[in-house]
Parts: sequence; structure tokens; C-alpha cells
Amino acid sequence: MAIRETSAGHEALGLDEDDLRRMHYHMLLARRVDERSWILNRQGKAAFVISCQGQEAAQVGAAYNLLPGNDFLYPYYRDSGMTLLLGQTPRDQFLSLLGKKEDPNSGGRQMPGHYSSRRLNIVTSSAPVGIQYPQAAGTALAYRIRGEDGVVLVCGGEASTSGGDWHEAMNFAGIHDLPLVFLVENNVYAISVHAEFQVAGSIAKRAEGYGFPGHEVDGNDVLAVYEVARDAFGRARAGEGPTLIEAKTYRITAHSSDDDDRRYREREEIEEWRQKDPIVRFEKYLMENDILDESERDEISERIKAEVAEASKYAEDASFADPEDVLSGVYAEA
Ligand SMILES: Cc1ncc(C[n+]2csc(CCOP(=O)(O)OP(=O)(O)O)c2C)c(N)n1
Ligand SMILES: [Mg+2]
Repeated sequence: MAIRETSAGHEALGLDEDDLRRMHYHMLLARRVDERSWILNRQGKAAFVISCQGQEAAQVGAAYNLLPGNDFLYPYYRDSGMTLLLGQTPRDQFLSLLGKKEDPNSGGRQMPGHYSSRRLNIVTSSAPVGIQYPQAAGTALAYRIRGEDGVVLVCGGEASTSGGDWHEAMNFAGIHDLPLVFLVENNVYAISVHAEFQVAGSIAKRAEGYGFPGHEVDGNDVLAVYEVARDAFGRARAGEGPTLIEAKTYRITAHSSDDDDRRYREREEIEEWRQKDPIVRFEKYLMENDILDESERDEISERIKAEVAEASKYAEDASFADPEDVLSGVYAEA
């Protein structure tokens, strides 16, 4: 299967300079929020960090097709680039990371990375890998039954495709032609397990067996991901059914702040992928097309730095969740 790369420039994709600036801003914002999260962890303030670093192009490129409030997103724990693009803020992310009362995801009662917003139609994930897929298929079926035109985007890592939930959702989506886009962010590892020992054959090709298209795309190329996802959303909105996208990317950081990745991968491998950093690559495209110059890039970077510092300070100063609230919202209240 040929891997899809940017087939043409942004103009051919119907994207203008403001679109590209928005994509770039959110990719860089996600990276900086993530970097700051690791600092908070090393300072002993954040108990646990799970990163999006390296996957920002896959996330922003795909989510750029969502209509916030109309479509539904079932993200997985690394998808902070998606939730920031949809309208969650760095402040929201740090409040969640630090388990504060004001955390919009869960009032400080969930692990970080369990994004949730009723306003933005972001549905929280549960801890077991892969259970978001059948839930997303259910939401897509609801659109169908109600005759509404929404699309559901559901995401996970490559290892989530080894579990039954993924296959059941793929099969169900194929039978009912659901308006569902599956995005698999193949970042090569499942904690310490290399994809070679996790994935038999090709993930993208499995879609054919379920009766709908599957595409492999360079997940570090934001425009290529945008394009393939745009086609998938178009199919879904036209009532033509689901699409599977396998975005080939790489997890630059350790699995989480509790993982020592020196035990299972070489530093040289990480360095090779750093050379393909999706943000640096997109900035090169923007500069070559005279959309961004170095001084503007520095100015954006400074603006984000200040925004992240303010948000992190706000969350650090905020109150922790009250222990007596631990069960609120868990059970129906009369
Ligand atoms: C059913 C289940 N098995 C194992 C785990 C522990 N676990 C959490 S994340 C993870 C790795 C998942 O890898 P992948 O799907 O490739 O996503 P990535 O973390 O690489 O983005 C595992 C095994 C879990 N949460 N749920
Ligand atoms: Mg993985």
C-alpha cells in the first residue's frame, strides 16, 4: 500500500494562510503545554504525564475536519493537540494535570489525558485501551437513526487495534455504513513493545476486510493527514460510510513519566525521528511558501510561552478537588 504524502500544496487542498497559521499555532501550543507538563512532573507537582510529542501533525491534521459542537470526538490519552484545537485551553489542561477542582474534564478526579467536554462533544475515555471504539460506533449509529449529519472521529494507538473492541467497532461500522472515521496513530511502540510484535500485517489494509477504505498516511505531514481525513469526513457526511486512517508517526518521549525508555530503544532511533519532527517540517513548508518568517515564528513562540506560563501558574495556584466530591457525577442523583 502506497503511503499518502501531501499530494499538492495547501491551496489545492482549499486551505488559506489563516488555516495554516491556526494549524501551526495549535501544533506548537500542544508541544509547549506538553513540555511544561514534564517540568511540573519533575518538580513533583504533576503525578503523571502522558505525551503528545511527535504526534501533533496527525492530531491537528485530522481534527481540523471536525465541526465543533456538531461532530463528536472520542480521543485517546495522547490527543491533547486535538482538544486544544477544538477549544480546550492550556489552563484546562494544566488544571486537569494537577488534579484541581476546576478541571473541566472531571473536576480533578480522572487521570490526565481523559479529555471531556459536553460543550465540544468530546467524550472521555476509560482506562482500558480501545473501549472508545464501540462507544464511538454507537454515537455514529445515533446520528444515523436520528437522521443528523454529524461525523464521529475516534482515535487510538496501534496497539489498540489488537483488541477485540476495535474489530467489533470496525465490523459494526462496515455493516451499517456509519459516519465514523477511525484514526490510528501508529507511533511504533505500545509502552515497551515494538509494533513489529504488536501488529500483524498492515492496520490500514484490514479495512478492506470490513468493506470500507483504509489509508496509510505520513502522520508527520499535517497537510497529508488533513487531506486524507478531509476525504474520510466527506465520505461520512455523504452517507458513504466509515474510513480507516493509519497515521505513521513516532512517540518522541517515553510512554509516560513512569516509563524509562532507555530499557527498550536506542537514542539514535529517537534522534532519527527528531529529524522528521512534524512541527519543524511544517515550519519549513510555511517559510518556503512565504507564510511565515523567522521573526514571526519567534514572536508566535514567545506568545505561546507566555500563554503556557500564565496557564500553568493559574493551575498551580488553584484549589485541589474536595475529597467529599469524589463520587459526585458518578451515580445518578434523584
Ligand atoms: C486493555 C488494556 N491493556 C493494557 C493497558 C495498559 N496500557 C496502557 S497504554 C498501553 C499501550 C498502548 O499502546 P498504543 O495503543 O500503541 O498507544 P500509545 O500509548 O503508543 O500511544 C498499555 C498496554 C490498558 N490500559 N488497557
Ligand atoms: Mg503506540
